[in-house]
Amino acid sequence: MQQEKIRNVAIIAHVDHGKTTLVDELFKFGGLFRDNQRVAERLMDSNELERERGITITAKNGSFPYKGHCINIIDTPGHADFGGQVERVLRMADGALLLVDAQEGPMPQTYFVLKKALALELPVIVVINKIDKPAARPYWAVDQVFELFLKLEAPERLLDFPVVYACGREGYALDNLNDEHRDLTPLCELIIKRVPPPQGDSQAPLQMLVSSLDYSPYLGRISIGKISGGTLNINKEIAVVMRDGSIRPARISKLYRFESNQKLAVQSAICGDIVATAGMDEVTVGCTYTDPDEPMPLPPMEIDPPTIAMSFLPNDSPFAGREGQYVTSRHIAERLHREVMADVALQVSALSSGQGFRVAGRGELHLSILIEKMRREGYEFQVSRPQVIFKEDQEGRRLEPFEELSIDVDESFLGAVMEKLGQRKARVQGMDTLNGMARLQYLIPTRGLLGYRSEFLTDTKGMGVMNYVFHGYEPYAGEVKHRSRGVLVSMQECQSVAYALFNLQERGKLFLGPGINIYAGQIVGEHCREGDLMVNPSKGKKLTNVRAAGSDENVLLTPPWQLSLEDCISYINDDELVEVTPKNIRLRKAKMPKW
Ligand SMILES: Nc1nc2c(ncn2[C@@H]2O[C@H](COP(=O)(O)OP(=O)(O)OP(=O)(O)O)[C@@H](O)[C@H]2O)c(=O)[nH]1
Ligand SMILES: [Mg+2]
Repeated sequence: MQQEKIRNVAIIAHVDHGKTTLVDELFKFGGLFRDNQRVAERLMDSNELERERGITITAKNGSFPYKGHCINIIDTPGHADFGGQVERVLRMADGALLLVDAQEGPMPQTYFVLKKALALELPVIVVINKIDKPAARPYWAVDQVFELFLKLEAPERLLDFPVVYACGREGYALDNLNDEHRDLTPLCELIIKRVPPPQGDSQAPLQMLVSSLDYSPYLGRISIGKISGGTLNINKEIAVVMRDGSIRPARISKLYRFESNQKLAVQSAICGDIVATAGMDEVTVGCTYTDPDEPMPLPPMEIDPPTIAMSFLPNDSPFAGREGQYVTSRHIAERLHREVMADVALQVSALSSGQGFRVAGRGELHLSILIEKMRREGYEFQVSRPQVIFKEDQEGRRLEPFEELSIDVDESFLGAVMEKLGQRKARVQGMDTLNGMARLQYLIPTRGLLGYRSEFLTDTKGMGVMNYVFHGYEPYAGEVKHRSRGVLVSMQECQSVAYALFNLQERGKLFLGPGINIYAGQIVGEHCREGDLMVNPSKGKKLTNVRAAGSDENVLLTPPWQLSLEDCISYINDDELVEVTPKNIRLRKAKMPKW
């Protein structure tokens, strides 16, 4: 493959606007699969949690051929918690496909990713996607995108962006909306014409910036980047310039190119290609591979600092060790260390108490996904309530992270939503209404946003849409009240009994049903008022002569309030913990309350 025949494109968008689905169709169009081959939907969302939740969590590389060209494609996550990845992987791209849902138009994350692409002066091809939706308004979406470019003060030459209309799911793109629906030729033609081949001199000394990481149990840390000068050969001496500027000699033992969604082992790779390398665990994002005789580091990229942190503690509940395979502090340490190998946005340090770890990341979803992954792998541990990470400015004022929040709701819910957000210290930045729907823009402290999603969904009967992106640090906004109600705490180890639960229902909302083993200090429900209440969830009916057998089954219980892992994390107070095991998620008091 010659350098002029390579195109490196990142595919960027707001969450769910159809990136991974379009990549499937591009692979198919590139002839990567046999006609009768069964291929999984959203092939690039290869890990279990990605498939289950239908979202992309980590950016991934792939490639497909088109008319003698090799198009390297980088699929990126659209959720704000993973926005830092988009910024980094854009360094491998020479152009970007900006997908915009034809009905929704640009959303907060569209703004964020476009800003990052423009900062790197990448040519952008706008793909108005999902034009098959009945409420699609493709021309409106194009206008909105144009306004976004203006708002972002895009340079003149990038303002003249090409547009295609697409239905990624059905695998067609159109230059004009009235064209016949055929295939993805119009999009691929634009990529060839508008995205320049990678620059860089293949005769020059080696230069490659590590832009993303991966991890495999067999290979260890995998570093991914674009060769921007010279060529890379396996088993040849190279130098690695670390983030701190120090230089280390190295040798690449494994080198891969990306073909469809697979890694293909190769002996060498040319300037402009995107490759993965293994063999050096200390290499991280921002390091440069270069020539030992003429080391030329590339400017390292900023890595956004984490905004929230939680404690991961070994389980010390009365049920500790019953359900998990890996339960010790050493197990947790080893697993967290492995995660850090693949995720530069994550920071792990030992807690000063000597037991457990402080794990810091980019948001609730970022951390809860890690917890869920560990739980499924057989780990058992406990986590504390997430705390935002404060900073101080030069005058010693306390600063805290803020998010830009956008809310789409039916106007009838507006009052409830605005009231809640006010309590959470959100400041209105703008409001539009159209056909009974309102779009509100807010600045809100990250603290205020913690745990808000489930409340928002309740308040809007599941019909509201909320999105946020990291804004930056601003002065501390004052106290945000967390939970106004106390909890029902079991006073003893027991098995829950329907009759007892029936009586407890008057006191609040229960998190569990009958027949569940419970320990002293476990939280079994929410108290209907402030302050915690010690309860006995196993208290049976007083026995009398006339007690009929089976009468216990006849009580009518309201179905328990089932909290998801995310709900639990955002629910607990500072003196409470979430106990996570492969089989159960329990809420508990960190210390057994006095009563
Ligand atoms: N109507 C319609 N739906 C589509 C189209 N393309 C994708 N979808 C649907 O949109 C949803 C999201 O698709 P994904 O491809 O996972 O979106 P994504 O941009 O990769 O999402 P993230 O990676 O989580 O940001 C899925 O339910 C798709 O089936 C399309 O062209 N038309
Ligand atoms: Mg995706």
